[in-house]
Amino acid sequence: MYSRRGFLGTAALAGASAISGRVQAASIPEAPHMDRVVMQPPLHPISGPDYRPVVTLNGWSLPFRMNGDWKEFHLVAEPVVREFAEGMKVNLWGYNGQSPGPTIEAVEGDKIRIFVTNKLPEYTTVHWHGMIIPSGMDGVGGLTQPHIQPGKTFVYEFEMKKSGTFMYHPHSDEMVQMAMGMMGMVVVHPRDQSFRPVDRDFVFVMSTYRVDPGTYLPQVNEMTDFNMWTWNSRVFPGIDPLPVRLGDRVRVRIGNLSMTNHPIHLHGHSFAVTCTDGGWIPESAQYPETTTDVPVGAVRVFDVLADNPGDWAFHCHKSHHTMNAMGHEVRNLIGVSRKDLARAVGKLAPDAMAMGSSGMAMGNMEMPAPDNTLPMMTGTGQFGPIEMGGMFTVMKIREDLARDDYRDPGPYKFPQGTVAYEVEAPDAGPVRQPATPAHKMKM
Ligand SMILES: [Cu+2]
Repeated sequence: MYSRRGFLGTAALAGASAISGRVQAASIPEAPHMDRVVMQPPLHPISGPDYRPVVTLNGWSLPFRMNGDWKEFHLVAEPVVREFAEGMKVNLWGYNGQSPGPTIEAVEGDKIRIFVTNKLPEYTTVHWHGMIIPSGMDGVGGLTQPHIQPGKTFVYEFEMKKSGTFMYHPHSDEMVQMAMGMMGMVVVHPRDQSFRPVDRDFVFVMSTYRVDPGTYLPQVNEMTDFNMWTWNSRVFPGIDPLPVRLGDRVRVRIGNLSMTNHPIHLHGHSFAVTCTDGGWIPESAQYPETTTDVPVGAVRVFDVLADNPGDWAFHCHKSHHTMNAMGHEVRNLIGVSRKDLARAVGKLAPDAMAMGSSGMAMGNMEMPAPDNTLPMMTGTGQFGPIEMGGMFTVMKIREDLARDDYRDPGPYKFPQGTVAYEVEAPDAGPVRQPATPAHKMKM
Protein backbone atom coordinates (compact mmCIF):
# COMPACT_ATOMS: atom_id res chain seq x y z
CA MET A 1 0.00 0.00 0.00
CA TYR A 2 1.05 3.58 -0.42
CA SER A 3 2.24 5.68 2.46
CA ARG A 4 -0.25 8.26 3.65
CA ARG A 5 2.20 10.02 5.93
CA GLY A 6 2.39 13.02 3.64
CA PHE A 7 -1.35 13.47 3.57
CA LEU A 8 -2.19 13.80 7.23
CA GLY A 9 -2.11 17.54 6.82
CA THR A 10 -4.64 17.56 4.00
CA ALA A 11 -7.60 18.78 6.04
CA ALA A 12 -5.64 21.59 7.65
CA LEU A 13 -4.18 22.69 4.34
CA ALA A 14 -7.51 22.64 2.55
CA GLY A 15 -8.66 25.48 4.73
CA ALA A 16 -5.56 27.60 4.17
CA SER A 17 -5.71 30.51 1.77
CA ALA A 18 -4.54 29.97 -1.79
CA ILE A 19 -0.80 29.99 -2.28
CA SER A 20 0.26 31.59 -5.50
CA GLY A 21 3.62 32.06 -7.12
CA ARG A 22 6.80 30.30 -5.97
CA VAL A 23 6.36 27.49 -3.48
CA GLN A 24 8.64 27.13 -0.49
CA ALA A 25 10.65 23.99 0.19
CA ALA A 26 8.83 23.43 3.48
CA SER A 27 5.52 23.03 1.68
CA ILE A 28 6.54 20.16 -0.60
CA PRO A 29 4.18 17.21 -0.02
CA GLU A 30 5.74 13.87 0.88
CA ALA A 31 5.76 11.43 -2.03
CA PRO A 32 3.57 8.32 -1.65
CA HIS A 33 5.27 5.05 -2.56
CA MET A 34 3.78 1.80 -3.92
CA ASP A 35 5.33 -1.61 -3.32
CA ARG A 36 2.64 -3.85 -4.86
CA VAL A 37 2.19 -5.00 -8.45
CA VAL A 38 -1.54 -5.69 -8.43
CA MET A 39 -4.27 -3.26 -9.43
CA GLN A 40 -5.16 -1.00 -6.52
CA PRO A 41 -8.81 -0.06 -5.88
CA PRO A 42 -10.01 3.17 -7.49
CA LEU A 43 -8.90 6.29 -5.61
CA HIS A 44 -12.06 8.26 -4.93
CA PRO A 45 -11.34 11.98 -4.49
CA ILE A 46 -11.54 13.18 -0.88
CA SER A 47 -11.52 16.83 -1.89
CA GLY A 48 -12.09 18.89 -5.02
CA PRO A 49 -14.74 18.09 -7.63
CA ASP A 50 -16.10 14.52 -7.70
CA TYR A 51 -15.53 12.01 -10.50
CA ARG A 52 -15.61 8.26 -11.17
CA PRO A 53 -11.96 7.26 -10.78
CA VAL A 54 -10.05 4.94 -13.10
CA VAL A 55 -8.20 1.76 -12.17
CA THR A 56 -4.70 1.12 -13.51
CA LEU A 57 -3.77 -2.45 -14.52
CA ASN A 58 -1.09 -3.65 -12.07
CA GLY A 59 -0.89 -0.09 -10.83
CA TRP A 60 -2.36 2.77 -8.88
CA SER A 61 -3.37 6.43 -8.93
CA LEU A 62 -1.19 9.04 -7.23
CA PRO A 63 -2.84 10.55 -4.15
CA PHE A 64 -2.91 14.34 -4.05
CA ARG A 65 -3.54 17.05 -1.53
CA MET A 66 -5.37 20.33 -1.90
CA ASN A 67 -3.35 23.43 -1.13
CA GLY A 68 -5.74 26.35 -1.45
CA ASP A 69 -7.23 25.81 -4.88
CA TRP A 70 -4.18 23.91 -6.16
CA LYS A 71 -4.15 20.12 -6.47
CA GLU A 72 -0.64 19.02 -5.48
CA PHE A 73 1.12 15.81 -6.52
CA HIS A 74 4.67 14.62 -5.91
CA LEU A 75 6.45 12.35 -8.40
CA VAL A 76 9.84 10.87 -7.56
CA ALA A 77 11.92 9.60 -10.50
CA GLU A 78 13.98 6.68 -9.17
CA PRO A 79 15.39 3.21 -9.86
CA VAL A 80 12.82 0.46 -9.21
CA VAL A 81 12.60 -3.32 -9.43
CA ARG A 82 9.60 -4.44 -11.47
CA GLU A 83 8.35 -8.01 -11.59
CA PHE A 84 7.21 -8.66 -15.20
CA ALA A 85 5.48 -11.89 -14.13
CA GLU A 86 6.28 -14.47 -11.50
CA GLY A 87 9.85 -15.65 -12.08
CA MET A 88 11.25 -12.52 -13.67
CA LYS A 89 12.30 -9.24 -12.06
CA VAL A 90 13.89 -6.40 -13.99
CA ASN A 91 15.84 -3.37 -12.83
CA LEU A 92 14.02 -0.39 -14.30
CA TRP A 93 13.66 3.32 -13.71
CA GLY A 94 10.23 4.63 -12.79
CA TYR A 95 8.32 6.81 -10.36
CA ASN A 96 7.32 6.38 -6.71
CA GLY A 97 8.39 2.75 -6.49
CA GLN A 98 6.99 1.43 -9.77
CA SER A 99 7.37 1.39 -13.53
CA PRO A 100 5.21 2.72 -15.03
CA GLY A 101 4.61 5.56 -12.61
CA PRO A 102 1.24 6.11 -10.94
CA THR A 103 -1.70 7.42 -12.94
CA ILE A 104 -2.35 11.09 -12.30
CA GLU A 105 -6.06 11.91 -12.14
CA ALA A 106 -7.61 15.35 -12.11
CA VAL A 107 -10.66 17.22 -13.34
CA GLU A 108 -11.00 19.60 -16.27
CA GLY A 109 -10.36 23.11 -14.98
CA ASP A 110 -8.23 21.98 -12.01
CA LYS A 111 -5.10 23.93 -11.17
CA ILE A 112 -2.34 21.36 -10.84
CA ARG A 113 1.04 21.58 -9.16
CA ILE A 114 3.30 18.59 -9.70
CA PHE A 115 6.57 18.35 -7.79
CA VAL A 116 9.17 16.18 -9.52
CA THR A 117 12.15 14.99 -7.48
CA ASN A 118 15.02 13.35 -9.32
CA LYS A 119 16.60 10.39 -7.51
CA LEU A 120 18.13 8.95 -10.70
CA PRO A 121 21.88 8.92 -11.34
CA GLU A 122 21.40 11.33 -14.28
CA TYR A 123 19.26 14.35 -15.06
CA THR A 124 15.64 14.06 -16.21
CA THR A 125 12.50 16.08 -16.99
CA VAL A 126 8.79 15.28 -17.29
CA HIS A 127 6.90 16.00 -20.49
CA TRP A 128 3.07 16.06 -20.36
CA HIS A 129 2.15 14.36 -23.62
CA GLY A 130 -0.97 15.71 -25.33
CA MET A 131 -1.83 18.31 -22.72
CA ILE A 132 -2.54 21.92 -23.64
CA ILE A 133 -0.22 23.80 -21.25
CA PRO A 134 2.16 26.80 -21.33
CA SER A 135 5.34 26.14 -23.32
CA GLY A 136 7.55 26.58 -20.27
CA MET A 137 5.77 23.67 -18.53
CA ASP A 138 6.22 21.25 -21.46
CA GLY A 139 9.23 19.48 -19.97
CA VAL A 140 11.59 19.39 -22.95
CA GLY A 141 15.05 19.53 -21.38
CA GLY A 142 17.20 22.28 -22.87
CA LEU A 143 14.35 23.68 -24.97
CA THR A 144 11.77 24.71 -22.39
CA GLN A 145 13.60 24.24 -19.08
CA PRO A 146 16.96 23.25 -17.61
CA HIS A 147 17.27 19.50 -16.99
CA ILE A 148 16.45 18.44 -13.42
CA GLN A 149 19.80 17.40 -11.95
CA PRO A 150 20.07 14.39 -9.59
CA GLY A 151 18.88 15.32 -6.11
CA LYS A 152 16.89 18.36 -7.31
CA THR A 153 13.15 19.04 -7.31
CA PHE A 154 11.27 21.03 -9.96
CA VAL A 155 7.65 22.18 -9.96
CA TYR A 156 5.24 22.08 -12.91
CA GLU A 157 2.12 24.26 -12.60
CA PHE A 158 -0.71 24.39 -15.08
CA GLU A 159 -4.44 24.30 -15.53
CA MET A 160 -6.10 21.16 -16.89
CA LYS A 161 -7.60 22.90 -19.92
CA LYS A 162 -9.31 19.87 -21.43
CA SER A 163 -10.51 16.48 -20.31
CA GLY A 164 -9.18 13.27 -21.81
CA THR A 165 -6.34 10.76 -21.60
CA PHE A 166 -2.71 11.77 -21.76
CA MET A 167 0.74 10.42 -20.90
CA TYR A 168 3.88 11.57 -19.12
CA HIS A 169 7.49 10.63 -19.80
CA PRO A 170 10.95 12.24 -19.73
CA HIS A 171 12.19 14.49 -22.54
CA SER A 172 15.74 14.11 -21.28
CA ASP A 173 18.00 11.26 -22.42
CA GLU A 174 14.72 9.93 -23.76
CA MET A 175 15.99 6.83 -25.51
CA VAL A 176 17.54 5.49 -22.32
CA GLN A 177 14.92 6.70 -19.87
CA MET A 178 11.92 5.39 -21.82
CA ALA A 179 13.69 2.10 -22.55
CA MET A 180 14.18 1.88 -18.78
CA GLY A 181 10.45 2.19 -18.16
CA MET A 182 9.89 5.84 -17.27
CA MET A 183 6.32 6.65 -18.21
CA GLY A 184 2.80 6.98 -16.86
CA MET A 185 -0.72 8.05 -17.74
CA VAL A 186 -2.73 11.20 -17.00
CA VAL A 187 -6.53 11.06 -16.89
CA VAL A 188 -8.45 14.34 -16.83
CA HIS A 189 -12.11 13.78 -16.03
CA PRO A 190 -14.76 16.03 -17.60
CA ARG A 191 -16.08 18.65 -15.16
CA ASP A 192 -19.59 17.80 -16.35
CA GLN A 193 -20.13 14.34 -14.84
CA SER A 194 -22.94 13.62 -17.28
CA PHE A 195 -20.51 13.72 -20.24
CA ARG A 196 -20.16 10.13 -21.53
CA PRO A 197 -20.19 8.49 -18.09
CA VAL A 198 -19.04 4.87 -17.69
CA ASP A 199 -19.30 2.29 -14.91
CA ARG A 200 -15.73 1.00 -15.11
CA ASP A 201 -12.70 2.76 -16.42
CA PHE A 202 -9.37 0.98 -17.00
CA VAL A 203 -6.04 2.50 -18.04
CA PHE A 204 -2.62 1.17 -19.03
CA VAL A 205 0.43 2.08 -21.10
CA MET A 206 2.31 -0.25 -23.46
CA SER A 207 6.09 -0.51 -23.42
CA THR A 208 8.62 -3.00 -24.74
CA TYR A 209 11.96 -4.22 -23.45
CA ARG A 210 14.79 -6.41 -24.52
CA VAL A 211 15.96 -8.30 -21.47
CA ASP A 212 18.19 -11.21 -22.47
CA PRO A 213 17.48 -14.45 -20.57
CA GLY A 214 19.47 -14.59 -17.36
CA THR A 215 20.00 -10.81 -17.18
CA TYR A 216 18.25 -8.11 -15.14
CA LEU A 217 18.62 -4.93 -17.18
CA PRO A 218 16.94 -3.88 -20.45
CA GLN A 219 19.21 -3.30 -23.45
CA VAL A 220 18.49 0.38 -23.87
CA ASN A 221 20.08 0.63 -27.34
CA GLU A 222 17.71 -1.94 -28.85
CA MET A 223 15.71 -0.50 -31.77
CA THR A 224 13.55 -3.35 -33.05
CA ASP A 225 14.31 -6.75 -31.54
CA PHE A 226 12.40 -6.66 -28.26
CA ASN A 227 11.45 -9.79 -26.34
CA MET A 228 9.20 -8.46 -23.57
CA TRP A 229 5.95 -6.89 -24.81
CA THR A 230 4.33 -5.31 -21.79
CA TRP A 231 1.22 -3.61 -20.53
CA ASN A 232 2.26 -1.50 -17.57
CA SER A 233 5.60 -3.34 -17.50
CA ARG A 234 3.86 -6.71 -16.98
CA VAL A 235 3.42 -9.69 -19.30
CA PHE A 236 0.85 -12.49 -19.34
CA PRO A 237 0.16 -14.29 -17.04
CA GLY A 238 1.25 -11.37 -14.86
CA ILE A 239 -1.21 -8.83 -16.29
CA ASP A 240 -4.33 -8.20 -14.18
CA PRO A 241 -7.63 -9.31 -15.69
CA LEU A 242 -10.32 -6.69 -16.30
CA PRO A 243 -13.25 -7.70 -14.03
CA VAL A 244 -16.49 -6.27 -15.35
CA ARG A 245 -20.12 -6.50 -14.24
CA LEU A 246 -22.57 -7.69 -16.92
CA GLY A 247 -24.25 -4.64 -18.45
CA ASP A 248 -21.53 -2.19 -17.39
CA ARG A 249 -20.43 0.54 -19.73
CA VAL A 250 -16.68 0.05 -19.80
CA ARG A 251 -13.92 2.40 -20.91
CA VAL A 252 -10.39 1.19 -21.65
CA ARG A 253 -7.67 3.84 -22.09
CA ILE A 254 -4.48 2.63 -23.79
CA GLY A 255 -1.24 4.57 -24.24
CA ASN A 256 1.62 3.44 -26.45
CA LEU A 257 5.17 4.48 -25.56
CA SER A 258 6.82 1.50 -27.25
CA MET A 259 8.55 1.73 -30.65
CA THR A 260 5.93 -0.07 -32.71
CA ASN A 261 2.16 -0.01 -33.17
CA HIS A 262 -0.11 -2.50 -31.41
CA PRO A 263 -3.48 -3.60 -32.86
CA ILE A 264 -5.48 -4.22 -29.69
CA HIS A 265 -8.31 -6.73 -29.99
CA LEU A 266 -11.22 -7.60 -27.70
CA HIS A 267 -13.20 -10.80 -28.19
CA GLY A 268 -16.98 -11.15 -28.01
CA HIS A 269 -17.93 -7.49 -28.46
CA SER A 270 -17.68 -4.54 -30.75
CA PHE A 271 -16.54 -1.21 -29.42
CA ALA A 272 -16.03 2.36 -30.57
CA VAL A 273 -12.92 4.47 -30.17
CA THR A 274 -14.23 7.51 -28.32
CA CYS A 275 -11.12 9.48 -27.44
CA THR A 276 -7.48 9.93 -28.41
CA ASP A 277 -4.73 11.97 -26.78
CA GLY A 278 -6.03 14.76 -29.05
CA GLY A 279 -9.47 14.78 -27.45
CA TRP A 280 -12.95 13.29 -27.59
CA ILE A 281 -14.16 11.93 -30.93
CA PRO A 282 -17.61 13.24 -31.89
CA GLU A 283 -20.24 10.49 -31.96
CA SER A 284 -20.85 11.12 -35.68
CA ALA A 285 -17.21 10.09 -36.38
CA GLN A 286 -17.22 6.86 -34.35
CA TYR A 287 -17.66 3.45 -35.93
CA PRO A 288 -17.78 -0.13 -34.63
CA GLU A 289 -14.54 -2.11 -34.40
CA THR A 290 -13.17 -5.18 -32.69
CA THR A 291 -9.51 -4.22 -33.09
CA THR A 292 -8.00 -0.78 -32.86
CA ASP A 293 -4.47 0.07 -33.79
CA VAL A 294 -2.67 2.16 -31.20
CA PRO A 295 0.10 4.04 -32.99
CA VAL A 296 3.44 4.88 -31.42
CA GLY A 297 3.27 7.91 -29.15
CA ALA A 298 -0.53 7.93 -29.06
CA VAL A 299 -3.53 7.11 -26.90
CA ARG A 300 -6.65 5.26 -27.99
CA VAL A 301 -9.68 4.97 -25.70
CA PHE A 302 -12.57 2.67 -26.46
CA ASP A 303 -15.98 2.39 -24.85
CA VAL A 304 -17.78 -0.95 -24.85
CA LEU A 305 -21.06 -2.21 -23.46
CA ALA A 306 -20.24 -5.42 -21.60
CA ASP A 307 -23.39 -7.30 -22.58
CA ASN A 308 -21.87 -10.73 -23.27
CA PRO A 309 -20.89 -12.69 -20.15
CA GLY A 310 -17.79 -14.87 -20.19
CA ASP A 311 -14.00 -14.88 -20.25
CA TRP A 312 -12.98 -12.76 -23.21
CA ALA A 313 -9.40 -12.66 -24.49
CA PHE A 314 -8.06 -9.11 -24.75
CA HIS A 315 -4.70 -8.81 -26.49
CA CYS A 316 -2.38 -7.33 -29.07
CA HIS A 317 -3.06 -9.01 -32.42
CA LYS A 318 0.59 -9.18 -33.49
CA SER A 319 1.11 -12.80 -32.53
CA HIS A 320 4.75 -12.30 -31.53
CA HIS A 321 3.58 -9.68 -29.07
CA THR A 322 1.67 -12.33 -27.13
CA MET A 323 4.88 -14.27 -26.57
CA ASN A 324 7.62 -13.93 -24.01
CA ALA A 325 11.38 -14.24 -24.30
CA MET A 326 12.31 -17.87 -24.70
CA GLY A 327 12.20 -19.87 -27.92
CA HIS A 328 12.15 -17.38 -30.80
CA GLU A 329 15.35 -18.82 -32.31
CA VAL A 330 13.73 -22.19 -33.01
CA ARG A 331 13.61 -23.20 -36.73
CA ASN A 332 10.28 -23.93 -38.40
CA LEU A 333 10.11 -27.74 -38.71
CA ILE A 334 6.42 -28.07 -39.48
CA GLY A 335 5.91 -30.86 -42.04
CA VAL A 336 9.43 -32.26 -41.61
CA SER A 337 9.47 -36.01 -40.99
CA ARG A 338 10.46 -36.52 -37.38
CA LYS A 339 12.32 -39.74 -38.28
CA ASP A 340 14.42 -38.13 -41.05
CA LEU A 341 15.17 -35.17 -38.83
CA ALA A 342 16.18 -37.28 -35.84
CA ARG A 343 18.50 -39.32 -38.08
CA ALA A 344 20.13 -36.22 -39.56
CA VAL A 345 20.48 -34.40 -36.25
CA GLY A 346 21.57 -37.55 -34.41
CA LYS A 347 24.74 -37.78 -36.48
CA LEU A 348 25.76 -34.31 -35.30
CA ALA A 349 24.33 -34.19 -31.79
CA PRO A 350 23.38 -37.58 -30.35
CA ASP A 351 21.37 -36.14 -27.40
CA ALA A 352 19.37 -33.57 -29.40
CA MET A 353 15.58 -33.50 -29.16
CA ALA A 354 13.65 -32.96 -32.40
CA MET A 355 10.74 -30.64 -31.65
CA GLY A 356 8.15 -28.67 -33.50
CA SER A 357 7.46 -31.02 -36.42
CA SER A 358 3.72 -30.83 -35.80
CA GLY A 359 3.58 -27.17 -34.78
CA MET A 360 5.03 -25.51 -31.73
CA ALA A 361 2.38 -26.16 -29.11
CA MET A 362 4.48 -26.27 -25.98
CA GLY A 363 1.83 -26.25 -23.31
CA ASN A 364 2.59 -29.71 -21.99
CA MET A 365 6.34 -29.47 -22.37
CA GLU A 366 8.54 -28.59 -19.43
CA MET A 367 11.95 -27.32 -20.39
CA PRO A 368 14.73 -26.03 -18.17
CA ALA A 369 15.08 -22.23 -18.52
CA PRO A 370 17.89 -19.87 -17.51
CA ASP A 371 17.41 -17.71 -14.42
CA ASN A 372 15.23 -14.64 -14.65
CA THR A 373 13.35 -15.08 -17.89
CA LEU A 374 9.95 -16.37 -18.97
CA PRO A 375 8.98 -19.10 -21.40
CA MET A 376 7.58 -17.95 -24.75
CA MET A 377 4.07 -18.94 -23.75
CA THR A 378 2.68 -19.70 -20.33
CA GLY A 379 -0.55 -19.43 -18.39
CA THR A 380 -3.16 -22.04 -17.66
CA GLY A 381 -6.91 -21.82 -18.03
CA GLN A 382 -9.65 -24.14 -16.82
CA PHE A 383 -9.30 -26.23 -20.01
CA GLY A 384 -5.49 -26.40 -20.21
CA PRO A 385 -2.51 -24.33 -21.30
CA ILE A 386 -3.39 -20.88 -22.67
CA GLU A 387 -0.13 -20.63 -24.65
CA MET A 388 0.17 -16.88 -24.50
CA GLY A 389 2.59 -14.41 -23.03
CA GLY A 390 3.27 -10.70 -23.49
CA MET A 391 0.35 -8.40 -24.25
CA PHE A 392 -2.54 -10.67 -23.30
CA THR A 393 -5.13 -10.67 -20.57
CA VAL A 394 -8.81 -11.46 -20.06
CA MET A 395 -11.90 -9.29 -19.68
CA LYS A 396 -14.04 -11.24 -17.20
CA ILE A 397 -17.68 -10.27 -17.56
CA ARG A 398 -19.86 -11.58 -14.73
CA GLU A 399 -23.44 -11.13 -13.64
CA ASP A 400 -22.73 -11.28 -9.92
CA LEU A 401 -20.01 -8.64 -9.46
CA ALA A 402 -20.64 -5.78 -7.05
CA ARG A 403 -20.46 -2.26 -8.41
CA ASP A 404 -16.96 -1.30 -7.34
CA ASP A 405 -15.51 -4.79 -6.99
CA TYR A 406 -12.34 -5.18 -9.06
CA ARG A 407 -11.18 -8.49 -7.58
CA ASP A 408 -10.43 -11.36 -9.97
CA PRO A 409 -13.67 -13.40 -10.08
CA GLY A 410 -11.80 -16.56 -11.16
CA PRO A 411 -12.61 -18.70 -14.21
CA TYR A 412 -16.00 -18.35 -15.93
CA LYS A 413 -18.66 -20.95 -15.08
CA PHE A 414 -19.90 -21.76 -18.56
CA PRO A 415 -23.63 -22.58 -18.68
CA GLN A 416 -24.12 -26.22 -19.56
CA GLY A 417 -24.11 -26.92 -23.29
CA THR A 418 -22.38 -23.66 -24.29
CA VAL A 419 -18.79 -24.88 -24.72
CA ALA A 420 -17.34 -26.21 -27.99
CA TYR A 421 -17.17 -30.01 -27.75
CA GLU A 422 -15.72 -33.10 -29.36
CA VAL A 423 -17.81 -35.46 -31.47
CA GLU A 424 -17.29 -39.02 -32.61
CA ALA A 425 -15.86 -38.71 -36.13
CA PRO A 426 -14.09 -41.92 -37.14
CA ASP A 427 -13.40 -40.63 -40.67
CA ALA A 428 -11.28 -37.75 -39.49
CA GLY A 429 -8.16 -39.88 -39.94
CA PRO A 430 -4.57 -38.97 -39.13
CA VAL A 431 -2.86 -35.62 -39.56
CA ARG A 432 -2.57 -34.68 -43.22
CA GLN A 433 0.76 -34.06 -44.90
CA PRO A 434 1.31 -32.18 -48.19
CA ALA A 435 0.83 -34.52 -51.18
CA THR A 436 4.29 -33.74 -52.56
CA PRO A 437 7.17 -32.81 -50.30
CA ALA A 438 8.43 -29.39 -51.34
CA HIS A 439 11.96 -30.62 -52.15
CA LYS A 440 10.56 -33.10 -54.67
CA MET A 441 8.42 -30.53 -56.49
CA LYS A 442 9.36 -29.61 -60.05
CA MET A 443 9.91 -25.86 -60.11
CU1 LIG B 1 1.73 -5.50 -30.17
